[in-house]
Amino acid sequence: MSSVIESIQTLLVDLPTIRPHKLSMTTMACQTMVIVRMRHSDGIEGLGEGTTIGGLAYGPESPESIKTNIDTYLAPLLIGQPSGNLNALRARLNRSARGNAIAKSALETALLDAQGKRLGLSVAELLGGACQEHLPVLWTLASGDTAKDIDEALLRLEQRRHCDFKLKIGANPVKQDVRHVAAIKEALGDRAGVRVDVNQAWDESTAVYGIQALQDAGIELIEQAIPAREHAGLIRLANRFNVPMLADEAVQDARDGLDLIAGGFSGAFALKIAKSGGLQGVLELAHLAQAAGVGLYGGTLLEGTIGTAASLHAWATLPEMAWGTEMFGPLLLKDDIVAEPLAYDDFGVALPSGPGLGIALDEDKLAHYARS
Ligand code: MUC
Ligand code: MG
Repeated sequence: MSSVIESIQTLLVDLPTIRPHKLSMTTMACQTMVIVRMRHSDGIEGLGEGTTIGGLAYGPESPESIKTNIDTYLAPLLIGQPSGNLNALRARLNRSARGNAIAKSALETALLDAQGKRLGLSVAELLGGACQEHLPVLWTLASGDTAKDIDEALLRLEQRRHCDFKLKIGANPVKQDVRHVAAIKEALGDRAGVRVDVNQAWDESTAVYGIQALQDAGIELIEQAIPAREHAGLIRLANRFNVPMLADEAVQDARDGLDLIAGGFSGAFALKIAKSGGLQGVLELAHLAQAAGVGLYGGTLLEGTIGTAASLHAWATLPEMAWGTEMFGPLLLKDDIVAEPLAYDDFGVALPSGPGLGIALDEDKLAHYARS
């Protein structure tokens, strides 16, 4: 008899960050992950992760709501169902539960991990196969201090860890932010690419001022300068400046992608499994963008190793990612809950080899960091 889903356990896991991580909407000293352990009747366990940033600061799902909504509403829809038909299970979840993209992403990851283990295939192979086995990874400078950020960037360059840097801005007045970014770009020169993420903090007229100054300073990409809902404004900014716009919060899934493309957006989309409800949803968005000539960027919600590995399996199936990835989440954390960390080297990270995600838990560490 074919396998069915037997049980779904969710754990809130708190891991401290290596330094405060300052974004326009919150400063993080710790990351909370919702870890999913999905057990099947054939004895296989699938792992998943649902993670956001700063409680409710980043989006409408918090770690606690992800856990509660999985336990109360989503897990009962899956338990007892056949394990292997991912399309049917995804449709079942979407029919009965609106939104909750991060919770759905965690569950889909666990389903894919289990199916890969069952068939002896990696998740990338389940999705059609990997075009890349080593993916570029940038680093986010967000200590809140210009001199510290420069030192951190120089160290990462010297270690051959990262050669592109994203600066989190928007918490300070725009002129102060521009001075901060320009000083970092000046210190790094042509050795590194420098981008900014405003995380929706500016209105459109502030954005026009800020983007012009950042373009003049040699910044190569401007991420989500204005609020997510302002698609028309983002399209105006993309058409006004030479420096490309990266849509992040504005593009959650293929529906948003279609709106932006139909409105004449050019630039790039930040892909995140968490925004799109999982790997299949994010690849729908990626394929749409590819057809429209919009560039791709492999984004993170600062997931730990399980969520980062899941994202890497999705990005690996794409023949081209014009802007690389920011899959550095595990490097921002002081410790990990997996047996083998991801292998970061040569300005990037290796796709873990399968079956499934290619990731195993460290049970002692998990027990240590899990909330009781
Ligand atoms: C975001 O908005 O891009 C990615 C890197 C980082 O530091 O924060 C995230 C979220
Ligand atoms: Mg962003």
